[in-house]
Amino acid sequence: ACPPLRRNLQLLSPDEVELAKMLLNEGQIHLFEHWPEPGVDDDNKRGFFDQVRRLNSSYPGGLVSYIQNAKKLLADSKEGKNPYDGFTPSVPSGEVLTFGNDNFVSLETAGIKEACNAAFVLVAGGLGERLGYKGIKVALPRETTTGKCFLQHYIESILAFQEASCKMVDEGCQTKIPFVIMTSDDTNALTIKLLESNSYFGMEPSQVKILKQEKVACLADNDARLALDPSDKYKIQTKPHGHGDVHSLLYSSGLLEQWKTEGRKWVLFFQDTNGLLFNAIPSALGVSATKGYNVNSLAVPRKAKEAIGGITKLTHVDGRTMVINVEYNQLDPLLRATGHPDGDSNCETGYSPYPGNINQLILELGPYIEELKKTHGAISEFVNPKYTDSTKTAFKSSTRLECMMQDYPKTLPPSAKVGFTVMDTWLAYAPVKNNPEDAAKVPKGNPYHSATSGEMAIYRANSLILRKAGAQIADPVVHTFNGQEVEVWPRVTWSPRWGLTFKSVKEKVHGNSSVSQRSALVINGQNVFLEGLSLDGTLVVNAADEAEVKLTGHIQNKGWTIQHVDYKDASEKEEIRIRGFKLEKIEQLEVNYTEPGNHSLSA
Ligand code: UGB
Repeated sequence: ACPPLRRNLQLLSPDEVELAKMLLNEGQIHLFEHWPEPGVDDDNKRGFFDQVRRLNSSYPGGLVSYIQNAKKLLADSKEGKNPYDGFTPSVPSGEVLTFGNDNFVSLETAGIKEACNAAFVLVAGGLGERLGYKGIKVALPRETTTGKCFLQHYIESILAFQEASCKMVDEGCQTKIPFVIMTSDDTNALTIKLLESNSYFGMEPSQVKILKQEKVACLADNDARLALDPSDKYKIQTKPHGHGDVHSLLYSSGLLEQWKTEGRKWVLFFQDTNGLLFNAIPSALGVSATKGYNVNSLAVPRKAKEAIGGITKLTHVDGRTMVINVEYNQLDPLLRATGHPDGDSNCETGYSPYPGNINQLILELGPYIEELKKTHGAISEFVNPKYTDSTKTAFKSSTRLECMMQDYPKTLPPSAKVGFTVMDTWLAYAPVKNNPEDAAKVPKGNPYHSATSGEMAIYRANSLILRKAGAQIADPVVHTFNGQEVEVWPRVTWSPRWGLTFKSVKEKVHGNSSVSQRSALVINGQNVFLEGLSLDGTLVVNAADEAEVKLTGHIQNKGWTIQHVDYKDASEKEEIRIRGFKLEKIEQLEVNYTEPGNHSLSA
């Protein structure tokens, strides 16, 4: 059927001949039509089959299933078939938390108690195409006052949970919280390098497990013909399959069973660039534990059209109901098709009535394992081709099947306890996803989700937390960086061990302390107390564990000023350009307390 392939048969092993037959049967003749005579590019031809073998073994059911699933999903997409046919959306009810009230504080305490029974899973295989940043996103600074990257912050936060939880449960508790990172070929080597060159940011290397997801074949057209790599005609083009792979990888790794044997109860999933996320974890884990949720999704109020999914109650004509994320590109068509002519729009609160999914999931380990025994972690897939025109006959660029981790509850029985927890956006959600140009085009009032807004959100949250704890924090000023108007609050940052929960912050803020708008306050160390500090400038405090430091009196210096940077200015580093500003460190007071005992810093 394919002369170029037939002429090269002598190069192939018997299993490669079988793979070739399978591809021909599935309409993939174009993969071989350009093959030259034997003797030319033979190594490349063998390399092609190495890749086909990998693609075949890493997908449940192999490439035959992949191509057949693709044909079906592409046909549905061409027809405009609605994946939510038969379902009516309505607004679900969940736990709505108010930062700092008694309920919040007691949930945080319950969550800390549970933390040493948890395992954390970071999905970090994404390319960050929307951000357009060349490196891995977890290596980006979370904020530039300390310059600590996201991964360092995540690891330090998990270690802070471990310490606080063990202390609360039993002084002798030695549990090490496992930390899994899902990478892909795009991120794996750089993630490992970042960990190794920084001594795992203080975590024991054995606590960290890397699971690499394999990519899937790209699809060139509606017949699911596999796309050849534009720069290598002996390679099938591949792209990530989506964060949904995390479930099958966890299942096949054996880690879940190991955690169960260790007596663990919870698995917490999170994404690569949300610098506020750990503010929300203690209370959300407290909700899971006290409500007995098998699945708990974290959510924030959502602006209509915001690129985060909406948590929705879906009721089928046959009576089935589920509370599930409806992805941002599907919520609008679903609403329009079910009697809401305005589609995805804000209600009288100024927000969409559907809470925004921030893709932080807390799963109860026991029921999770039982479910995965049935599904092996397979998650329902979708395809999202960008067509050249309304005839839907050709794609602008190749597409692929994808799956999402938050679709896990779709296969659960109605008896499963699926809930969600809504928190304030300022406290819990500030992802870095959009490049400066796209962020500047975000409709006014909607969040930018950029490196600029992501950093400013850290200062805002920390300032508001200190305010709530009783400190006087100056109001912000408004600046425009890279075309985005943002509030600039005092640059307050602290290490996770200092301010893991609201209670722990409150215990350290006494007296009448104040911080002016142009100030930066950096706290590294556990036992640092604000006791009548008045700061107008920059103060960096580093304190060893056994040192107890009281900050009092008026401290004034020229401080660190914020300089505008244009994102097109190639003389600046990319991580600076994408935020549109840099700090000029003119003058600061930096104090180091390395000795145990009581210390006092007074001006
Ligand atoms: N990721 C992987 O690990 N592997 C992959 O193959 C792809 C991604 P995006 P997305 O909270 O802000 C999600 O691209 O998918 C990782 C939710 O679906 O940043 O557009 C990647 O490294 C949406 O409902 O986001 O949207 C990153 O850590 C909403 O909740 C993570 O997966 C939105 O996030 C997310 O990838 C949000």
